[in-house]
Amino acid sequence: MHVEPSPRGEVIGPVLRRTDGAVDNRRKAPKKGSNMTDLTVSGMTCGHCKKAVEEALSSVDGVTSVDVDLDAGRAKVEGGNLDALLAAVAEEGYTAAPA
Ligand SMILES: [Cu+2]
Repeated sequence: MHVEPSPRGEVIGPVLRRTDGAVDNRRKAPKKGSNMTDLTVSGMTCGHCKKAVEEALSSVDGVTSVDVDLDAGRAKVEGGNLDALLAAVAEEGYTAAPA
């Protein structure tokens, strides 16, 4: 026997009802992280070093956030120009490179 799929309209009911605008699945890209630079910083041995690097990076034009990890020898910088960041760290006597 030939069976046809149910014609449209047969199942229309509460199931198909929608709540308009109730769901928004789009995820907005976080603004933070849009201009992050990961650096390796060598030469840091203590809290003073860390502070010096932090201040050097913070003083670079356009930098809005600096996070230096002494133990890992890394720095995360938001904003700023890479060359300027590297130069600022070098000026303090440490060596930075893109991670
Ligand atoms: Cu030190």
